[in-house]
Amino acid sequence: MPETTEDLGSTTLPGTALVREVAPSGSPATDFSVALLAEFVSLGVRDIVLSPGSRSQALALAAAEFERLGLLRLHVRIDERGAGFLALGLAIESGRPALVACTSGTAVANLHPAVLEAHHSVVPMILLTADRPAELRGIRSNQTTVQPGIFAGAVRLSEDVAAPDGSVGESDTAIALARLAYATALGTQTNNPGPVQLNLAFREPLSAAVELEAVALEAGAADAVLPGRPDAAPAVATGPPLPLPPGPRTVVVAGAGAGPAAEQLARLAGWPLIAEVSSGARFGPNLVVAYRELLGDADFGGQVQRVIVFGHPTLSREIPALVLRDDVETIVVAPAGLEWYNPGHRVARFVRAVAATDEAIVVAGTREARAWAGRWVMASRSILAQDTELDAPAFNTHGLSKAEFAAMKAPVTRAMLADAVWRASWPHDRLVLGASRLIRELDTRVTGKKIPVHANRGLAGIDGTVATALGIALASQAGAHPLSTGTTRLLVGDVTLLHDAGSLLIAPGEVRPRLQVVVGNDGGGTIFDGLEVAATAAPSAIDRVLFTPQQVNLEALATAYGWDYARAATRSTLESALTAPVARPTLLEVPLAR
Ligand SMILES: Cc1ncc(C[n+]2csc(CCOP(=O)(O)OP(=O)(O)O)c2C)c(N)n1
Ligand SMILES: [Mg+2]
Repeated sequence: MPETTEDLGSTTLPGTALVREVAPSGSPATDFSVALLAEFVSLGVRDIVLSPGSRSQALALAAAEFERLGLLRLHVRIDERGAGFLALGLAIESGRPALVACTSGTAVANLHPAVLEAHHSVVPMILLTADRPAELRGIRSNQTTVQPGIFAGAVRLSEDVAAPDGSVGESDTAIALARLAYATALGTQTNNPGPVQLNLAFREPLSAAVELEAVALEAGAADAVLPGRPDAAPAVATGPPLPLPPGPRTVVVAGAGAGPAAEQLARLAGWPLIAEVSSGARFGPNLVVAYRELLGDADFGGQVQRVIVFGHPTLSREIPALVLRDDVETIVVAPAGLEWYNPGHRVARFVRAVAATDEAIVVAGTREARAWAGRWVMASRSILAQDTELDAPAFNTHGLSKAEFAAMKAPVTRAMLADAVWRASWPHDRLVLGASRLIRELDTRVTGKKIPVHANRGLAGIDGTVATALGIALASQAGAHPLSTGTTRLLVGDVTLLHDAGSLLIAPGEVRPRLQVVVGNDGGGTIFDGLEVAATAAPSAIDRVLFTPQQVNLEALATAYGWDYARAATRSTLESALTAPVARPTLLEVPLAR
């Protein structure tokens, strides 16, 4: 998430309405929905993701009015599972919670995967789940289940809100609820951002025609309310940082979501930096790419006495093994969230922030200290240099030698794909990585580069990945900011793409962002080929129940959903496909050997 903070409450004044109904609607459901959305907008919400349904119609029609006035960006998705992940992606990129509104029944349950990911990765999200009023519950009324509490411990708040009936003060109730939901989602008091649920009962008439007009806004002021690319993040209190003296031989580990603080500490204190590819810290002079090899080496990993962990490491077995060692002291740093990374319950300290002491910074400049980080960095470089696939010949159509020509025609390997996607990504782009093999391929090999990378590592699901990337693309490309001109690339396996194929559906009227979905197609889930059991179980059984072969025609799939399609089977076609401008949602299929 972006780092800067802003006073999120500053636009909220009691009685300051952003909109007013041109004429009374006659529907308490509509009036309540308008008051609720108006307050969310005034607090700083910019996006609402909506799925169709009857019970939620008041929210839906009000949202369409807010969109018409330029006060909200409305995203309509028929599948609530994708809608939830779209909201997740919007929030990851913008730092602001997006609203997700849906009808009652199974619609609500379909939000659960995204809610769990948001919960575990501490991303704000506000669910507006429509429900039957009290008198229609528990009597086998159509499309009615128990919605309050349905997300159990994954939401920070679950309010069951009685159906509005037009009583005096209902809009104040709506305003108070919006404030509570917004502050709770951002974790302002708790340091624990995450999903919240407002379960909103609605009674007939479920809505009425509504027309809104902006008030208290000068002409053009809506632009100020709904800026382009959001560049502000919620405030997360950290308290005073734990001072870190020079101390023992230390490495810094940056897992998913660690952010640049990990790199800064490693650089200032002169410690080797082990930064996973989606850590947001994979850059800088102390980066150690070949950490798996080195952690297993007595001269490197064996020498470590202290580990400072930022974020959530998930991509290797070597990191938890390091923390589990008796002779290693671990300090875990997390500015937000209540659940701490703690393999084997061996972590010594949990803190919100750390800072190298002045002494540590001075010591970092000494010859001995420089040698510690330097040795790691040099050893990592020489391990990578042994990788024959690394140095791809520059793409040059003139004067190719025979060997170079052959290399350009060579089939694409996973390593080649990982390198090419990394090379094609720049700071104004976004790179999103699905779970499974390809993220690990990047993690083992790509060198430092300060680019925005995201992966859903809260639960490392293969679900909702296309929708998450669409959310990140939409939020990053909104507005006229120079940084909003980039392309979002999603790198996924074939099974991961097919799991979320429904999210390829972008209806007419919806924004179609510059998203290139790059699919490494090896015909199934080849990550399981690496499991120990694959060496002992019958290959046919492994194929059937773990690999799960698929032969979907991805070109037909892309075309059916109106996406551009390209296929790159050789290095040269891959290079051109990744450097060509992406104007629309595009699917790039890259065949890979199993
Ligand atoms: C929702 C969910 N279901 C199942 C899994 C288990 N899982 C992890 S990777 C994987 C297969 C992924 O295959 P693919 O996307 O083709 O990537 P590959 O390993 O082939 O590179 C599965 C089923 C998961 N992580 N999330
Ligand atoms: Mg696969």
